[in-house]
Amino acid sequence: MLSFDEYKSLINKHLTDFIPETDCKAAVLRESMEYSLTIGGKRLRPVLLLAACDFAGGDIDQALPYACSLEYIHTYSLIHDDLPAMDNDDLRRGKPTNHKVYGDDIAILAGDGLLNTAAEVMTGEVIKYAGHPHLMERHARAAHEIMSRAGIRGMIGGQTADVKGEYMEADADLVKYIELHKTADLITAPVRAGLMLGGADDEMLEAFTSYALDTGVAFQILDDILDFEGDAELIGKEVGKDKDLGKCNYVCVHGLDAARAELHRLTSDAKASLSRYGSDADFFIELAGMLEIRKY
Ligand code: GRG
Repeated sequence: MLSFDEYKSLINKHLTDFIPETDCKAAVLRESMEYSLTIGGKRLRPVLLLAACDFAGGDIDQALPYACSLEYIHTYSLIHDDLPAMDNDDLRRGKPTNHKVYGDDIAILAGDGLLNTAAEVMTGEVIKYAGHPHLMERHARAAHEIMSRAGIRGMIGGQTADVKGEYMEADADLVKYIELHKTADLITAPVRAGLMLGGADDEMLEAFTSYALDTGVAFQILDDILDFEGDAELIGKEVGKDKDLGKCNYVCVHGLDAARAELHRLTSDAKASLSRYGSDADFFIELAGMLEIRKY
């Protein structure tokens, strides 16, 4: 296994390699896609994919196109989330949001372009293994895992509940649905897809799914806490928006103290899910610990 920063360097080095050539008439589209991809980001999701593949004994070179595709999907969701029709944000990753630089029309298309590119890249990878049914099945399962958790029963469903939740009564069930689907699904997808590419068995998939779902929900709860009391400079975007918009989230339903307690409980549960792997799972245990105390 490599360190988080080593996996992250690999992602940053190859992130735009898989985007197909674009005609010069669509040059601004590619520029806008690359702008949002390269202005920063923790790369948590693609790192998780490479690390999970490595953990299961797979080849991370084969996993790289999936890891980059996952970051394309995540970046598209941020571009669309920042649009005036959604959260209307001016800053993301410490830089002007995509629509502030390229306009709403190109920002919408850049998001569409990133999502479509992810599907194109992953299905292209599946086709490469057509002569090897066993490997092809692993790749097809990984691609399906990513697209379905990013889809209408996953991230897009969660975002819908979030957008509409602004105007609803605060409700614990709704908050749980939003955390699980808007956020935890896109953290679970890379873990499961990476394991699938590496040929993990069902027992490993199950243990890591619990780990990823708990880590993903914890990630969103800390995001809500940081929106309440975090440092805008460090986070790279405006804070306090959830409260202003009357958003339905863990902090507004349960309060700050309960949110901190739940963050800690979920992080402990996530670590416990991997206890059977002992020190072999240190990468994931340490990552959960780092995510619990992140400031951005
Ligand atoms: C528009 C379909 C659609 C979905 C949007 C991801 C998302 C769903 C909305 C973004 C707003 C938000 C706070 C989502 C929760 C997930 C989250 C905390 C995203 C930010 O992820 P980080 O912190 O971002 O990993 P970086 O910039 O580091 O990659």
